[in-house]
Amino acid sequence: MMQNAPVNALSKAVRVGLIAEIEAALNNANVKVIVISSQLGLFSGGADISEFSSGNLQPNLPEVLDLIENANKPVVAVLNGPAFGGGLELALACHYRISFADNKVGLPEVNLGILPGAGGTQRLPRLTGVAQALDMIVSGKPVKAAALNGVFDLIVDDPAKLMSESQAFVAQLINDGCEIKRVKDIEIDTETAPSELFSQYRQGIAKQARGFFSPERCIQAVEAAVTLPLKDGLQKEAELFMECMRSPQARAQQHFFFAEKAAGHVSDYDKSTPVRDIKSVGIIGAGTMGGGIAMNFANAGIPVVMLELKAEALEKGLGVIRRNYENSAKKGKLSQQDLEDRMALLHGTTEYSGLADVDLVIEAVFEKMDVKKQVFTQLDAICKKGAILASNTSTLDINEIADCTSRPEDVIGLHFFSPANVMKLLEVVKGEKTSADVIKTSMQLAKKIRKVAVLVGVCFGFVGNRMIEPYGREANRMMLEGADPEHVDRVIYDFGLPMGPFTMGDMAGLDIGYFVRQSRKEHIAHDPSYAVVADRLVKDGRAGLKVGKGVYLYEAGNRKPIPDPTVAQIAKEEAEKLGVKPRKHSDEEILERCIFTLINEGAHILEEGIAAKSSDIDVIYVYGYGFPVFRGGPMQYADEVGLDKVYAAMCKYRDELGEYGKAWFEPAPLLKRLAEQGKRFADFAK
Ligand code: T1G
Repeated sequence: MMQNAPVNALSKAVRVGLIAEIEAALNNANVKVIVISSQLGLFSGGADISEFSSGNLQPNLPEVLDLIENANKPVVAVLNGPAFGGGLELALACHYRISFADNKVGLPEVNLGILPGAGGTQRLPRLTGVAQALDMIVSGKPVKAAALNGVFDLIVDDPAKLMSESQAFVAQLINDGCEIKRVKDIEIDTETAPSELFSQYRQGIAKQARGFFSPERCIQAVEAAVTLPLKDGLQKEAELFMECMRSPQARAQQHFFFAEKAAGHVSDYDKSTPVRDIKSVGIIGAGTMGGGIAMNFANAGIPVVMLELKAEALEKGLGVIRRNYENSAKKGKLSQQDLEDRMALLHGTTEYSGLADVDLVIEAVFEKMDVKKQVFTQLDAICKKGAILASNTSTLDINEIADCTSRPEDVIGLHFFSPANVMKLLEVVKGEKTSADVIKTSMQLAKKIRKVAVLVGVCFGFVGNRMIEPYGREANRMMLEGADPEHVDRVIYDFGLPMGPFTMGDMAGLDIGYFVRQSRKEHIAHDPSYAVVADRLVKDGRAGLKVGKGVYLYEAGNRKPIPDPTVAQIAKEEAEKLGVKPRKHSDEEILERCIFTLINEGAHILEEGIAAKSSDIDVIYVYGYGFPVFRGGPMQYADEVGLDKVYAAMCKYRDELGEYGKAWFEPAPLLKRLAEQGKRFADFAK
């Protein structure tokens, strides 16, 4: 029985233990059959990811699995809980496998930038056929045990009967003479794996696998299973595994695995901090954000009251939510009953008094401070004692909002990302007076509504929007300096983001940025060129996709950006007014000016303690801004590139771009310090 809490990671100690136990059992004449199972709620979370950075610790997992597969007594794996990665590979090396039907099993190694390296790519196709194995290995998605053809010798419906039925299975095995069935002896029916299967599969995943290193190697490993005998296939798998493991992507994605876990570890509260019970939620504003936020709570079975001052706006908002659910139902992602159950949890009101008894209120109204203050003054008057008052503001000062109430300790920022029912990220913004139990309640509630929460402090734009500002500024400035917007967008797209800054700006609406700049004039007054082309476009009625023209043109009903020479002309005119000479920009300059300035702002944020650790920033950027996970997030990317190079580039642009350079490219003190010390952002702790 494996027992290595919390997830039975197959660490060196577990591997040594397995070998010792199995050898002892093999040498014990009284033992007829060896059963491997777990003392914990899951079978095994696979190889110990935290060991990867310490090289190939002997004995490695393939050695353990060889011993099992070649054992001269039947070895039975009883999966009493989820089995992932090396955990499933362990079961595949056994001679028999038993599980309960709804148990989750998978090979998620591709999510760590690698591939199954203990025989999974060779043994799984032999049992379940090439097509299903290929899908499991390349997607990394878990499946239910009952849905995995050919792998389990016994599927038990009722998990409570697993052990008793497993004992009966073993007893029968002994009665029948202890036959040993080795997966390695199974020949793959090559008819089931014609070459077009792999080429079609490659085409099918081209879009979502864009930029990733390991998916292609996963496919090559499964191809080897079809074309090579097991021994050579395992050798090929090991080579491809090491090729992946040595890649910067594997480092980035493994960093991200722990970064996501670490985001939930915050020092603002501890085990003794109480949690408030959130049984009902009020949402102010039934617009796009309010509606999306409401769906998260209805999806989690928490009743919601939505407040809109006008009944039509309420009806419209609830109508949009129903249509969203109907679309999911059409795609088979939601049953009609679930749809009706969720809609039944959503109620509307046009009176603030309708929110008097809720446990949490989330305000999602217009992004203006005086409007926010009016709302929170009302909430302070009517909400029950102990209710949490939250704002979905994406930029404004939570402390200022809190101070217009008599209970600032109950005020917090819950910054959802659009579309709020889809985006995984939740920026939890703690004010100076926000109490520890309100923070803890919010962080735990995020898990309930299937969000990844990152705790941040108060500053303009918090972490995400504050760092995206220099990224957008540089893109705009380079357009003013003569760069084609489509060139800038292509460089950022090729870097791995889902779209470039100009396509993103047009989609979000250029007027959003314009109003933010209007509200922050004093911060940008020293740079007359600051987003001057974007401001001009908005004034010329080109707010973006929603009006069919922004930096690009759009045909009705089509989101495809069409380059528009008018914009280049506008940029030229504005540049002449400012004496900015047009020039060519290299891909390297475009990338560095957009991404390194974003990173530099991240360094300021870390030093100010707005983010507790650099990995938190990485989680925000991957889940909130589409930063490629195969780069691990902006701060991990900087550590991979080397802070000395990021620092040197910042200094270069500071010195080469004249007054503009001096204004915007001064390296953050933390970046300078860490670069000089040869350290990484990951080494920095406030
Ligand atoms: N190695 C090391 N630590 C792990 C771990 C692992 N495989 N899995 C989880 N942890 C830590 C995690 O960081 C957290 O730490 C704690 O355990 C609880 O995890 C040869 C090479 C299994 C579904 O990719 O998906 O096998 O935050 O909060 O919600 O082919 O953990 O408490 O400090 O997630 O119950 C492939 C990764 C490895 C599975 C449990 N395996 N793990 O979820 O708990 S590569 C995976 C998970 C491999 C072979 C290759 C989930 C889980 P902390 P948790 P959970």
